[in-house]
Amino acid sequence: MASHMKKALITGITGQDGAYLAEFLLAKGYEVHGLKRRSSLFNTDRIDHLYQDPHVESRRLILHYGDLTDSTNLIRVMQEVRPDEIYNLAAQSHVKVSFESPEYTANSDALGTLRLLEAMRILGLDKQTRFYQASTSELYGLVQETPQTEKTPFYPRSPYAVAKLYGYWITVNYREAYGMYACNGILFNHESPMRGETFVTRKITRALSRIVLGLQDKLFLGNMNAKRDWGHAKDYVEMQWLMLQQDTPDDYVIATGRQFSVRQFVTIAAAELGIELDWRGKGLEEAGVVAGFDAALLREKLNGSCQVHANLVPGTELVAVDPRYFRPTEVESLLGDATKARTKLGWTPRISFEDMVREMVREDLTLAARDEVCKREGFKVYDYHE
Ligand code: NDP
Ligand code: GDR
Repeated sequence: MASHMKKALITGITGQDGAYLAEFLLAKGYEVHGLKRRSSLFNTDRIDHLYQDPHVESRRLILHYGDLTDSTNLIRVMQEVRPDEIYNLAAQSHVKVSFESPEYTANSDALGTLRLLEAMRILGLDKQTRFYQASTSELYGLVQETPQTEKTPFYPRSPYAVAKLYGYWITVNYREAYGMYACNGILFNHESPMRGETFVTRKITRALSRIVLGLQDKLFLGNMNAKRDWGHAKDYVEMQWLMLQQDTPDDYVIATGRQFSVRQFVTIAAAELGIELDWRGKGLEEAGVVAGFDAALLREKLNGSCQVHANLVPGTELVAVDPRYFRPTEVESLLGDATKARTKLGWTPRISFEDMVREMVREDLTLAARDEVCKREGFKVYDYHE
């Protein structure tokens, strides 16, 4: 008898984690269903390499239009798919944006989670389908102890984090009330070349790559003292899957146990491009200026594929503070303790912080080099950055 091919439904499949998770589950032999939002432009960039022609009967990646704010849609998709596992990764995931769109953030991130759990109950899937909730280290906000574990009290500091707090507790509640296999992954920041361009790590690697090729003048940042525990998304999605393969459901912190400031991230990323940065001034006056530039190293990284335009003479100001990126309430410092995941799930991250920064810089440099050639040849390039 043919063995049952497992089916997973991923909300947020077009996002950073969704793309890595889809790839991971397809490699494990799953049939992967994903929820994608209708958009006026194509929005499947991150999963295009996994795309399978809808006319091919044997395809294992199937996309459905949907939105976490639309219950009837979620019920219909879930009824059609009847998944073994649901990974709820969809969210308005930008902390700063959540201050501008707090109601929408609550609707999608808090109530969206409830809608999925209720859809499972309505369809009688509560005993057969396993549920993963993308919880976050932002729950700790104004931290009550360091490092943070599964037992550290929460103190959310943004509409995003407050919405995710609801998502966390409603997941726990449905597990306890209805015996559902539902888990929270309390994930600390995780990054990759697929990270959205407005999160700080990707903003930095993209901007510095564009600066050295003459496509951008300066990088403006907000609070550079903020400290984070940054891991690699590829490592972290494996844990999302592992959490659903246990005998009993539980909640787990996922983190590397290492911490860097935003300023340190900039310094390390710049060094990858041959730039030595000096930090001058404080507060709004703070600036990152060139102390040295190894053009030969950059040329080597570019492999002759592009001309180095930058003339980064010592004293050139590359990084400055712009208060528009400050948040009304900030999360200053996060550092996770993933002992429980290491011991119970046998999970260990494989990609170091340094390798992750290197990979992000390499990929963004490749993209910038492509743009530089296009621009030189008179084609329009995408200039937007915020
Ligand atoms: P992204 O922002 O890259 O992806 C979010 C995904 O959610 C996208 O596919 C987006 O669609 C989709 N989405 C947004 N709103 C809705 C909605 N109303 N209905 C349906 N889909 C929606 O996030 P990440 O991949 O980085 O993160 C995945 C999840 O993990 C998120 O829930 C995030 O909050 C959480 N998280 C992330 C961490 C991180 O460091 N990356 C750490 C801890 C938790 P579209 O592509 O159309 O915009
Ligand atoms: P975060 O990620 O808020 O931790 O949420 P982000 O990269 O946006 O910010 C990290 C820290 O950097 C500071 N910062 C800036 N941030 C941005 N975006 N842009 C800037 O110019 C800038 N300058 C300084 C921020 O103030 C902050 O302290 C991410 C998201 O993926 C969430 O969905 C997820 O839950 C958490 O990580 C864990």
